[in-house]
Formats: sequence, structure tokens, C-alpha cells
Amino acid sequence: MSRPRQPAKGVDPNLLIKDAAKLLPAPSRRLFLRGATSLGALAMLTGCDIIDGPTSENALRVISNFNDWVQARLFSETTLAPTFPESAVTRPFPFNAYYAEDEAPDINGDNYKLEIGGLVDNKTPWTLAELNRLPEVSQITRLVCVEGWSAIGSWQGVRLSDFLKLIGADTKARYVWFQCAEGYSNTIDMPSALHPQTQLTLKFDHKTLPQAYGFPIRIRIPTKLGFKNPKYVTAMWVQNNDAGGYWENQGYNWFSGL
Ligand SMILES: Nc1nc2c(c(=O)[nH]1)N[C@H]1C(S)=C(S)[C@@H](COP(=O)(O)O)O[C@H]1N2
Ligand SMILES: [Mo]
Repeated sequence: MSRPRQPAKGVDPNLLIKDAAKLLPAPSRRLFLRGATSLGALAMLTGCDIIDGPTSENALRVISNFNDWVQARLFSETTLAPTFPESAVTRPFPFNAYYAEDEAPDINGDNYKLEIGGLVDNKTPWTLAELNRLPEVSQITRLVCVEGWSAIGSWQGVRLSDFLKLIGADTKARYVWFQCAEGYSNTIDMPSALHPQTQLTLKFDHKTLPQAYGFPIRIRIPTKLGFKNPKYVTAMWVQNNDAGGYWENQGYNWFSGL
């Protein structure tokens, strides 16, 4: 692995490690904290050498490797991300995207329809009113961004596994692909899509999802890093081929989570 030359810009590696640890559920977090509290130890654990000073790129690479390592051993559909009390919610919750907040997609909810495609029995598009009539689930969980910050949010919506079953999705398919209004996209492996905490999110703080956080729909996956949580979702496809995603296509770790 090549040696880093530039110091991290705006990334505190210790914070990144700490936040990555917070993303992990208890068993893997214990493992993580038992010896892997430094990038050096993490490097040992993952066989990835980054001892001479982190850059955002190699810190990310190590965490990605760690994610793969953990995933191979610990991911299961019943391993839950930690949840928090209402009082822990970060306010204001940060906005993040590959552009500034005032450039976020401004979607008209009145004529919005969620497009459905691929290996699904019923491909009828869904209006927001229809989606809002489905049984609601709620979670207060932490979103961890690889750029070195995390925040706790309160999200409400439809359990994605319920929705997939409702539309007759082939849950034996390998992936679910999400297309976003501004060109962002994400591919999620089916076990993660079926994870009980994975949510088709319609609300933040029990109110209509604000524009900044992905109106009208975001996918919330607390067992994954922030970039695997697409906002402004316009289409969902169930498929066997990996269509990649905005960051994945630029080399970010594909799995990025537990
Ligand atoms: N459509 C879309 N979804 C996206 C992104 C984006 O740029 N566009 N950024 C991702 C990243 S990197 C993060 S950390 C989270 C940030 O979510 P937030 O704005 O609610 O904090 O959204 C993710 N989903
Ligand atoms: Mo992110």
C-alpha cells in the first residue's frame, strides 16, 4: 500500500476511529476497543499498513478494510446498531452532500412518485400520500460520515424489508439500487436492505423530511456509513447486478458497514 504524503485535510483520525467504533454494535465495538484504538492497531487488524500518519484517504481505506473484516465475521440481520434517547438527537442535524446545501434538489412532493423496477411483482410507482399511509417505524440512531463527523438523528418511515415484501420484491436477488434526483446513487446488498433497522425514511424528528435531509425520501441504514444512506431517492430497483454508486464508483469501499 502506498505511503501517504499529504496530511489529512479537515479530518481528525482519532475522531474518525471513535465514530467508526460508535457505529458498531456491542460485540464488535468491544473487539474494536480492546486493541484497535489507533490507526496503527487497526492497520494490524486489517493487514493494511498506514502507520506514518493518516490522510483522509488512508484512514478511510483502513476503516473500509475494518468494515469488511467485521462484516465477514459479524454481520447478521439481527445485529442492531445502537439506538439513543430523544435527548441525544443532534440539533441542528448536519447537512452533507457533494455540493452545498443551497444546491440540494428541490422536489415537488405533490407530483412526486417513487419509481419501482427490476425483480419486483408490482412496479406501480408510489405517491408520497400512499407511502405515508404505510405502517410507521421510528429510530434514533447515529449517522457516521467518513469525512470525520457523526450525528444522532430521529428518523421515521417504512421498514424497507416490509416495503420490499409489500411490492413483491424478489428478496433472493442480490442488490437493491437507489437512484437519486441529482444523480447520486447507491447499491445496497439485499441482507442490508432487509436488515430490521433499514428504513425508507419519510420524516425527521416526526416531521416531513426537510429538504436538507433528503425530501421526499431517503434511505436510512444505521449499520452503514453515511454515504450508503441515499437522499432524494426517486427510484428503487431490485437486481442481481451491482450497479455501484456515486462514491463506490470513485473507489470507496462497497460494503461500508456491518
Ligand atoms: N442524494 C444524495 N444522498 C446522499 C449524499 C449526497 O450527496 N446525495 N451524501 C451522502 C453522505 S456522504 C452523507 S454523510 C449523508 C449525509 O446526510 P445528512 O445530510 O442527512 O447529514 O447523506 C448521504 N446521502
Ligand atoms: Mo458522508
